Amino acid sequence: MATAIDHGAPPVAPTRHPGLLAFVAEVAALTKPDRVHWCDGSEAEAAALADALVAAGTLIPLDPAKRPNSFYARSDPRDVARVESRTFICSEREADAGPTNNWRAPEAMRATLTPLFEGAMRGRTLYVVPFCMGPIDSPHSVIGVELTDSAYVVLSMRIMTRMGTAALDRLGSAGAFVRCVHSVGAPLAPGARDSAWPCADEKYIVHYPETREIWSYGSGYGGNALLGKKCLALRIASAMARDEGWLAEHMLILKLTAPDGAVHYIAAAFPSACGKTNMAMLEPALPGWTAETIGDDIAWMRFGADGRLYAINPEAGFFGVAPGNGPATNRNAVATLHANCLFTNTALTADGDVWWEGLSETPPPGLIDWRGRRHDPRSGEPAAHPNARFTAPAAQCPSIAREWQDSAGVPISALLFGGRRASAVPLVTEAYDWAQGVYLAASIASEATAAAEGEIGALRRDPFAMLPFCGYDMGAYFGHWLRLGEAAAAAGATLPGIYLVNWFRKDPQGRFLWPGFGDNARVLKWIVERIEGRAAAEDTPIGRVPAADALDLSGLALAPGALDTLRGVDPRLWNEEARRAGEDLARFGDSLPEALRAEQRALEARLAIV
Ligand code: GTP
Ligand code: SPV
Ligand code: MN
Repeated sequence: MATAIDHGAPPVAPTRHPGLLAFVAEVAALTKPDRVHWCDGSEAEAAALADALVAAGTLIPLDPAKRPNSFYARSDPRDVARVESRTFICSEREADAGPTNNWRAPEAMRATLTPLFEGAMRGRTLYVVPFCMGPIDSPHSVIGVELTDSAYVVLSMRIMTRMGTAALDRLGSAGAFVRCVHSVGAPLAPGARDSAWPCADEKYIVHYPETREIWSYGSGYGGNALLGKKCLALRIASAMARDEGWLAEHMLILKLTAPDGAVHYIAAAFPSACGKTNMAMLEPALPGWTAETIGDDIAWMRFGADGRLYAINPEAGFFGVAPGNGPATNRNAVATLHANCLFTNTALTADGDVWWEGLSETPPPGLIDWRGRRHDPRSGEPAAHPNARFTAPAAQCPSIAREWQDSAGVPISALLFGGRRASAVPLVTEAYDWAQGVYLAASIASEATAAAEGEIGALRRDPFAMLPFCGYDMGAYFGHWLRLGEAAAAAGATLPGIYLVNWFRKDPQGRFLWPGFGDNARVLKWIVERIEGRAAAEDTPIGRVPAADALDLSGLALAPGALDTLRGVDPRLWNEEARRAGEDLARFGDSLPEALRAEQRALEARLAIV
């Protein structure tokens, strides 16, 4: 048995950072782990942790001949997604959390959490996980330290972030870091048998934006437990970005190269499970076009000295939705997963590999489903949970762009916003200007998915695809977007174009009108041609849509009338849309910027005259 984590002597801390040492000592005194282990991020450490998780029944090793160094986990069936109802923004003032976040006073929340964390790590190891969000050498990166009692979290953080010695070195002996504390909330009595997926019924995902702290209790799953991701890189980072004049967004970053060699970088925000990873790894259906991946979920952006908007991907891996990824939809994702991955809540094959709906047309025989039961294909139940996920190193992606870790980031030409909309919303709409683009982004809605608890399919407003991820009042967040654009324009910048997209339009029979995936490159082509001033558009009340012959549909057979529907803006539907968007924005009260009220009135006026 490897001993890299199993030492009897008291740990020697590999840092002299007084704030970090005090943080670890305080949390250890509160949570009372049996051991403290400082993670170095090495392969030996990861191998020892994986061995221990296999022995505990948390991980099942996959057949190394099929998927080397890869493991399968089944979560507790009550711990399969983010828990938005248990996610809190604890700012000093309630108004600073805004109407879309759950709020508690920091003092009151600390009083609730302290007894829960008291002794919570008994019988377990407290792992100290130093991590860097962003390239190690980027001035825009942020260091966090997660103290967790879950080895599964440590292995996941090692894939998703730059974790261990490199992060600690960058922190130095006095650097700032985001304090992150995580417990599965299942202390072990002496001699007690652990469960394969320890967690607690009571869950808390808590953020203190003013002190830049995260405390997470009771869940071992994804965005609830890998605290560098949604908790730090979006909720805490959005508050840092507000204070420091940048943007932390739920966006993929894509590099697109045209046949003439022109390069454009595009960032796109879609709600959870609405196509970011797929677009980030897109294989263009148009000959001569190339797409490469910079990031698939989060973008940190700031205007550079040259007036352009630069984006970095703060992550080092992909925590992607598995179902739906197959050779026909996302070959790059499938190839990324060939080794060194974790799979959670997919199905397990009889010969030691993973499977999910969409990986092949029919399930292989002898599948074990995500609950550990023999799968019956006639049952109509999926074998993989709809929110089953892979955790994969970004560097393994065949489409990863050579500049994906560029410390300065890549300059963005266009910002896309979208959601899952069966009706009303056209395939692509160009905003008339920055302020109207901010209005469109602020009023996007989407049909709910399995990525969070709640009723699947119900339409909800999800401004900027940030509804569950904005760490402060979203009305003020809209104002921040408006101000950054105004300041950049005043300094002479060419702002990125803003586009509303919708790959999910359906016909009355419920079939997708647009093929999506690689064919979305046709829309991207129109967008970059618009930016270069070469493609035709038509004005509508909501923005500019492609002129009738402006989309490159070569080699594509759309259903008769589909193009008209995809380009169409139905004034009757849009009057209703505008009314609902206006109602939603009214929730923000005084913090809703006047410019967005003006956009709302202007949209209603344009709709009234068609
Ligand atoms: P998160 O990781 O939760 O933030 O999700 P995501 O936005 O990265 O979504 P992802 O790319 O994983 O896609 C989620 C689902 O949408 C999968 O089932 C895809 O097959 C489906 N999907 C993605 N792109 C398209 C598209 O262009 N058209 C259609 N019809 N479905 C798509
Ligand atoms: C999302 O839900 O947007 C995800 C998965 O990317 S999680 O990390 O769980 O938030
Ligand atoms: Mn996401």
